Parts: sequence; C-alpha cells; structure tokens
Amino acid sequence: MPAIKSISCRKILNSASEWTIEAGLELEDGSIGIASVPGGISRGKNEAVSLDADSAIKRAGEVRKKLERALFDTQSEFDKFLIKLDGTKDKSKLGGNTILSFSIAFCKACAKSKGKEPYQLIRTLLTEMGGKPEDKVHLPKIMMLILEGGVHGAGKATIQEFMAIVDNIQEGDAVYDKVRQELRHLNESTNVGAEGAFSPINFDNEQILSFLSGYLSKEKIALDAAASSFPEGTQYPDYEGLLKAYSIASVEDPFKEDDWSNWEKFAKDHLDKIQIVTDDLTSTNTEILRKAIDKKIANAAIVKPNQIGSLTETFEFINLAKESGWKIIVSHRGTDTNDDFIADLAVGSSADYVKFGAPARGERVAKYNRLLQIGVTPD
Ligand code: 2PG
Ligand code: MG
Repeated sequence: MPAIKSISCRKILNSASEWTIEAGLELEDGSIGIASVPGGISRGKNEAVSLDADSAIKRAGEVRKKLERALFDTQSEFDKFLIKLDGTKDKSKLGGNTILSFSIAFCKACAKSKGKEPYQLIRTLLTEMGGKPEDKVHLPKIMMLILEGGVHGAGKATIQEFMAIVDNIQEGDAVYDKVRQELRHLNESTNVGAEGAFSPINFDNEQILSFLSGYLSKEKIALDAAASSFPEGTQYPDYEGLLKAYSIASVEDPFKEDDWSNWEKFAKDHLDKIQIVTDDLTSTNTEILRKAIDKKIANAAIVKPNQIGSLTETFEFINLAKESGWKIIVSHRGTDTNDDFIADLAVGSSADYVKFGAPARGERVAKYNRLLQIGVTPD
C-alpha cells in the first residue's frame, strides 16, 4: 500500500447527543478513508475501553506522529502496530474507539486505492487470514427491530429487542409499518426508542410478543434479552413459556454474561431447536469465543467491531465462529453514528444476519441504505 500521507481526528455527535470521534486517513496516492465508530448502551464487561472524545483526540494526536509517512503492507500490520503501541489488554491507553476508527479509516482508504468497494476488500482480507467467505456475494438476512424495551426503551418490557427475521429490508419495513398503524389505532405512543423501534409504555414482554405475533405472517421472532443490563433484582423472563407460546427462532443474551451455568443448561435443552446467540458474553473476543464453543453454550455470535477495538481481531473472531459452524450476526450499537461500514463488513464476511435496528433514525437507515446500494453494485 502507499505510505500514509496524513491522519486527522475530529469531534462529532452520535445518536445519543454525546460527543464521539471521526477519524480521517489519507494515503500518498490521495485515497481517503473517513470512519466513526459506535458506543453502546448495554455494554459488556469484557469490551475494549472506549475513551471520551477529548481523550481520544489527544491520543490520536500522539499516534499521528508515528503514523504519518509510515508504510503498512496489510490491514493486520496496521492494526497490530496500533495494538502494540497501546500495549494494554483492554485498549485503555489509546482507546478501542480510537484504534478502531483508524483501523476502519485505513481499510476504507486501502479499498479506494485498490479500486475496490470495502466489502470486496474485506472478503480478500478474511480469505488471507484463512477464512472461507461464501463463493457468491449475497446480502444477509435481517433481524429487523420492531419493538424495544429494557435500557433502550421507555416501558415495562425487560427484554431489550423484539425483532422480525426477514429475508429483505422491504419485508421488515412492511412489518414495521403495520405495527405503527396498529399502535396509532390503539392510541398508543409511536415514539421510538434508542434504535428506532416502538416502545409502548404499557406493554410488558408478553404483551409485546402477543401484539407483534399478530403482524407476522411467515416471519419468526428474534429476541435480544440483553440480560446483563437487567436492573438489580429483575427476574429472567420465563423463556420456556415464551418459546412454547410464540414463534421464537433466536434468543440473544438470555442470561447475564457471567452466568455460564444457566447458559449451559439452556443450551442443553434448546440448542438443537433454536438459535442461541452470544453478545455481551463473547464480546467479539476470540479467546472467550473459544471457551463458549468448547462449552457448547450457543450456536451464533454477535459481531461488533467496537467490542474488541480493531478490524483484524474482528476478522479473527469471524473466521473462528464460521469454522466452528456458528452463525454470525453483524450488529450496530445502541448509540451509533451514520458510518455505514458494518454493512460492508456483513456482506464481505458472508454474515448470516445483520442487526441494524429499526428502519427509522438516520444512523440505522444509513446502514440499510448501504446494503441496498451494495445490492445493486455489479461485483
Ligand atoms: C445489543 C446492542 C445493539 P448496545 O445489545 O445487541 O442492539 O445494544 O449497543 O446498547 O449494547
Ligand atoms: Mg445484544
């Protein structure tokens, strides 16, 4: 790759009116990459540290002197250089958000320099690291968020996400629209939560599930309980009862991230029937994923690059999950920006699903629209 000509870092706002950073990186041939990364509301304990915007800008200033005019042949060389410079296990010195913003900016600039789309470069990078993306580029299925509760919502529901599993954006959008019309009809609020989904304050978990079921035809339901974020003293939902009563095909984070015994028991009873998804528990961390695979506690994992803090480590995680027969779901975060790179990550890695929130709120829509754009790009 051409040497790095310049890097920059500025403060921007995220979807929760908090300050975050946007990184810029230019290669000597004029190729530019600009990237910003999300935060998260229900964050796991094992995630990389995310620095506040001012500290991240300061750290980026220090990194700048070391990056400008430097030559990196590969994404992994670039990422490993920053990981080494940080030197901590949780990326607390430079910040996972600082490292990842530059990691993605570098990837975008390299794609431009090679005349490729980011998803095309990602396919190559994953393959070079031993991965086997599917032969044909295809768009993933979608877990479309329709109603939200927990720390993302406003009402009584303790489960964070109630999603419809759909084949494409149009199908999910139609379900979202039907639900909006019916809420209006019931005189319930159609105000939306952190990720653009409806959050009727009078509905508990069961009421939401029974309501949502009325607007699904062939679509199955995916839940994200985000149980690690339940307030002290909150009971786990009665999963057995819910699975019997509703058409639920996927359950994410049903138990707290350190409650391995409940995870193991649940998996013994249900792993052959439904998709069990780790998010906070694995935190896009290959070491923890290995343990989860050994213990057979799930069969799918959420991929959120900002949980680990670099693209190369995210690629390692994806490759291990796939070679172990797990499904992967590339996901946005509770607080996010308009950056649409994760749509490229999902397509480039042949992800099984994406989880980008509701088809409302600009930062979610940006990612859906990028999928639509990729869908019409000749490969
Ligand atoms: C999750 C995410 C995204 P947060 O739990 O899966 O929906 O939420 O970013 O708040 O952790
Ligand atoms: Mg989750």
